[in-house]
Amino acid sequence: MKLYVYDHCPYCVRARMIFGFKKLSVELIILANDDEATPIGLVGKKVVPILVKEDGSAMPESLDIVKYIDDNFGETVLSEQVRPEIEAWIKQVGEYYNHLLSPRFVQLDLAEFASQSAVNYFTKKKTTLIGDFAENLANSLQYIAKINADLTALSELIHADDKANGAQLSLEDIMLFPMLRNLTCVKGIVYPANVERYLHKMAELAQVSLYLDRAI
Ligand SMILES: N[C@@H](CCC(=O)N[C@@H](CS)C(=O)NCC(=O)O)C(=O)O
Repeated sequence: MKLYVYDHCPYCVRARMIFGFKKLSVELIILANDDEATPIGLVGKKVVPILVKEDGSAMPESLDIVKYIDDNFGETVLSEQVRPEIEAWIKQVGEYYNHLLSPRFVQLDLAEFASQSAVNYFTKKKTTLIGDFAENLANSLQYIAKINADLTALSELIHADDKANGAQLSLEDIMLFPMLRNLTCVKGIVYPANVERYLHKMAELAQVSLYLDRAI
């Protein structure tokens, strides 16, 4: 199987996680961010992740990919339950964290941004959503204060290092870890001890590396 992704894409991290959890191999293909032809050719729109199955058919939508892999390869590992508090946390942080992330992604030497045209494509698209990248970088401290407070609140909801709900791997982990992983590209974020342990344990189980060593 092949999985088309961008390294920074949180939905792609969701799809990568299920392969890591189940120790299944997959060929990871990192598309250039400005490559429109490949995804449109596969699924009719410019989107990742895309799974190309063994029969050659292509499937978009991160949670559909996660479910397909969990249901069809070995014992299922995920519970579908998501606590409303976790859903609320994801929604709240999702409303502002791209102000921290988008301007940093283009500075991390990621494969999807190897060309200047890919950087320009992303910058143009995301600037319309969050405003000027340099201004957002200059305003980092205000967003870092917000995320530090939200991480303190999250720490109450993480009940084990290897499963947020304390009972079983679940869609909570599939949705939460990609957000926390992407935040590791931001210097100055303070992770409560249990959130930090969760982050590292999930990275190991999911086989998805963090950005801590190149945080900006
Ligand atoms: N609902 C989709 C959302 C996927 C999505 O929004 N992917 C983004 C990348 S993070 C994308 O491909 N955007 C188009 C673009 O970058 O031009 C899923 O869960 O897979």
